[in-house]
Amino acid sequence: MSAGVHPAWLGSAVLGDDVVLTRDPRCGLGAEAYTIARSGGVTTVVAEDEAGLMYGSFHALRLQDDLEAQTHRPFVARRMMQHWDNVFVHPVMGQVERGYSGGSLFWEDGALTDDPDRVGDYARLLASVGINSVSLNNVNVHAGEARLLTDRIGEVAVLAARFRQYHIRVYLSVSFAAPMLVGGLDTADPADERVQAWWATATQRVYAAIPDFGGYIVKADSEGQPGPFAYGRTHAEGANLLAAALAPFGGEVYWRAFVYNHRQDWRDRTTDRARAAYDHFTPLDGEFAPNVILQVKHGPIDFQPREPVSPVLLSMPATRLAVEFQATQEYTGQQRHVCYLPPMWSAVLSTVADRVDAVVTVSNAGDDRYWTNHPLAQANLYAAGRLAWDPTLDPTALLDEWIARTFPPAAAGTVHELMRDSWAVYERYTSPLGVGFMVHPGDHYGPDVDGYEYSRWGTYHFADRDGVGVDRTTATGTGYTAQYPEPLASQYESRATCPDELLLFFHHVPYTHVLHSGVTVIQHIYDTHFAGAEAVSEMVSRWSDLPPSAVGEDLHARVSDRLREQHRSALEWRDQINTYFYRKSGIPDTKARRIY
Ligand code: GCW
Repeated sequence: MSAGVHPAWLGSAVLGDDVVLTRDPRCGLGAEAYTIARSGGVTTVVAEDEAGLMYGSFHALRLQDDLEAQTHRPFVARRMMQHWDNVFVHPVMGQVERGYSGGSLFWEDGALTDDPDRVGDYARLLASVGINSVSLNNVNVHAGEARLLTDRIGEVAVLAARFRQYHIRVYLSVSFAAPMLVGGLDTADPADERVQAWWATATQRVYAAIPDFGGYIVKADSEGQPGPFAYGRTHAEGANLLAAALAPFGGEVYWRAFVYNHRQDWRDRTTDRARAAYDHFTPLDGEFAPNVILQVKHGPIDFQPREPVSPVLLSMPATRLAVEFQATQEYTGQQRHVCYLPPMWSAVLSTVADRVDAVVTVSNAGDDRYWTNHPLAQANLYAAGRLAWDPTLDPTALLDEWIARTFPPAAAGTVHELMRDSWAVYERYTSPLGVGFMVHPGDHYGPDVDGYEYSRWGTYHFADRDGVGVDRTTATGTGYTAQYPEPLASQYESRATCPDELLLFFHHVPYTHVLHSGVTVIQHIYDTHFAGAEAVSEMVSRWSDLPPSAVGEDLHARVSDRLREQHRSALEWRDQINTYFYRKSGIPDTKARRIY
């Protein structure tokens, strides 16, 4: 290939004549890698395979200055975007579970959408940031969606063709009970030969329709989804059943570790949800088939604004692991609040990058004209791909990279200022010091301090008149800290060394406990909540100072509207949290600000 060629995978992004692409199968760079250089106004890209040429071309599109030859290769071969899209509109969860960007890109009211170009654009968007795998449907697989695996596989093949143009393989979430749901069997027991034969045949048919199909995602024995426990089998036996069916075709199973008791009695102080994944899975280390990847949420609970890294990711050396992030902002403002998440993801990756085989992100995209509802939420999608390619990239540099490719220079400074610390700002006005889950039950939006306190979900803060937080120590609490290797186990065990931002995740402390920062817990709560809400009002004025013409009237209005809601919500958070803790503790704010 050479100058002037316009390969299909570039879509409408046309390279100029000043870009020379060379595919050299003997260059030894390896799959997906490329070398790029620019001098004298000419960019050269060399790669061993088509995918490498494609990634190099996308790099060429964002290159501005001369560059000495550089080689880029992905740090993991599996970089996946997962969708929680339903085929049929779910009565509670809607078309997309935890979707805040309109409808699904793939399905509408039970049928495949008729906008394949939009899917092609999405595929190009994902490929341009390095994503090479996508799963198309919700991990909660309902009866209708289970048929994607069987008689509706043709629809998956249509979508696979769109993604294939950009070297992206498709995956399906499947129900562990598929042999019963769509196979007519009376069991899904992994030890039953009829079940094994059913999976083998079903998988064979999938590959007949989609020869480069990637594999299955499975949420089993989790929040009501069926799984191997019903038959007295382990999760390794369950995962290996599907792995055996996929192995002849080179397919893989992403088996989720999100297994916990979701029917807990709040009176039971011995059960700790944070412990669950480790307790279930680490005894199985080494028992999974080679084509099973255990998919682990980055924190032990559930995508809260602040959690420690999941100890499962640090404790299963004989198991292939994927780390799971959530770009869809379920607990981080639902794409109505600005919350740039890569600083959080990058911190996790700095601890686990050398232990994972795959990086998985739950997508925040939908059929919204800006893809992500809040136009600024696109940056999370962008950086999720870029970090999966190279976890050492600096989140702020990635933000600027996205801004430069999205906004005119006149708007760049404003967008940067609005977004750079937006995760920290969000954290300040919501639940304090890592305690999490003070959200409205069900929809998970907005404050409700005791919303989950007496529920079955295992997410408690234990605030009383003296103090707040969950004692997860080994000395006096649930023993969760012992799931960490050293030095983390000791660091989290002791109040003296536990980082402030995670204090209430690991310890129950008096309101008068003095943080490393020098202020008491109660004063920290007041200070951060006033500061967080104040920062949002500054964001509102910063944006309104930007002339609409700098970004276009429509986009400007969309962001203004979302910022107004963020401001309203931040004030509500501030006042509910401050009032709640003032009433519990009776300790006034040293600065005598208004608390109700
Ligand atoms: O965070 C919880 C969500 C569920 C989701 C689940 C999961 C898809 O509230 O909606 O289900 O996590 O990750 O499986």
